[in-house]
This record gives sequence, C-alpha cells and structure tokens, in this order.
Amino acid sequence: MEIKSAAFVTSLPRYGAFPGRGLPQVAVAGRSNVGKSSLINSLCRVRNLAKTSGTPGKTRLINVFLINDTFHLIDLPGYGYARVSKREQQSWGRMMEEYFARAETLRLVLHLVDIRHEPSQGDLTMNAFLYRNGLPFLVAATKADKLSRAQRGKALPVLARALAVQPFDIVQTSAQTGEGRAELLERVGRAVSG
Ligand SMILES: Nc1nc2c(ncn2[C@@H]2O[C@H](COP(=O)(O)OP(=O)(O)O)[C@@H](O)[C@H]2O)c(=O)[nH]1
Ligand SMILES: [Mg+2]
Repeated sequence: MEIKSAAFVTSLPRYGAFPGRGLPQVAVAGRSNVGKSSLINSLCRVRNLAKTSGTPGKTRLINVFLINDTFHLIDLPGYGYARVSKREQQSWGRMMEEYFARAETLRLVLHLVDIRHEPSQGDLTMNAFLYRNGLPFLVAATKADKLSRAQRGKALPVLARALAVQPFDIVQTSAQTGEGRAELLERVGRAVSG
C-alpha cells in the first residue's frame, strides 16, 4: 500500500463521534515514548502530522488521522509513564477500554515495543488485553536503528517469548531510517482492504 494522503482529523479526550467515523481503523498502541507518533509520521512521510515529544507522557488524547480518504489511523495515548498519578492511570485505562469496546471498525492494532528493552509491565498488560479480546495485532519493535544486528538477534527472541509471538512475526522498525516501513504499510493495507 502507498500512502497518498494523510490528514489530521481530530483529538479526542474520550472516544466518541468524529467526522467520518465508521471507516476501517488501524490503531497504534504502546508505552509513552516508544515512538508511536514518530512511526505514524514516518509511515505517512509527513514530518509533523503526529506531534512527537522528547518529554513523554503528554499525549493524553486519542489522535485520529485520515489516510488515503479510506481509513483512520489512531494514535492512542501511551501507557507506563512513571510520573503520572494513580488517578491519571485509571483514567487512561478507562479511555483505552472505552476505545477498544467502541471501535467496531478496528482492523489492526500495531503494538509498538522498544527493541532495546525487555517488555515492560504495561507492554505485557497490553499484550494480554489484545489476546484476551481477540484483537488482531502486529508487534512492531521500534528504534531498531539503535541496535546492531547481533544485539537484535538477542533482543528479538526475548521480546517474542514475552509477547507470545514468533520472532519472525515482529516487524523491526525505525522512524529514523525507514526500516520496516514497507512491510508495515503492506500489512496495514491488507488489514484495511476487503
Ligand atoms: N533513534 C530513534 N529514535 C526514535 C525513533 N522513534 C522515535 N524516536 C524518538 O523517541 C522519542 C519519542 O518518540 P515519540 O514518537 O514522541 O513517542 P510516542 O510517545 O510513543 O508518540 C522522540 O525523541 C523520538 O525522536 C526511532 O525509530 N529511532
Ligand atoms: Mg505520541
């Protein structure tokens, strides 16, 4: 699939009505700072479509983008940011549950994990949630540019085991080099067509 057009639609504090709702959706989930916004920008080849940030934990909104006038890309708020209150964590949880319960046209979740680290508690919780709810997902390991081939060879099996997927099912990505972009677009394209 090629992305010919990408446009910001809206930011939602709670998942609800928005223009064009009903089109197929692909959601991007992962901990704060894992590279969700960067990956969206890289996929769409638009520098600042999704706002990236050096200070994590700011995105507390569901950001909706319209791609090729045919499907929505959903930038979900990140989890696992250490400096948020219990109450904020709970409101995050409600927001996510609400999203997944109401997103009837969700076709694929891109679950982003940092290739450099073992999955966090939040990553494991998200993974369990995806399995428990039978949601179609793909694990993408971000920031692959930061590891050598040898380091990746060690990191992937660890990630795969923890997330109960096959190592070769994990797409290695880099927003910086564009690695994994073509494969992700291919998978997204298949998910939203038909
Ligand atoms: N080296 C490298 N840095 C990245 C990559 N993706 C994101 N980053 C950096 O990680 C930080 C968080 O990225 P962001 O996209 O805002 O993460 P989000 O909170 O998940 O949306 C920023 O400083 C990015 O520049 C990547 O593929 N490679
Ligand atoms: Mg973000």
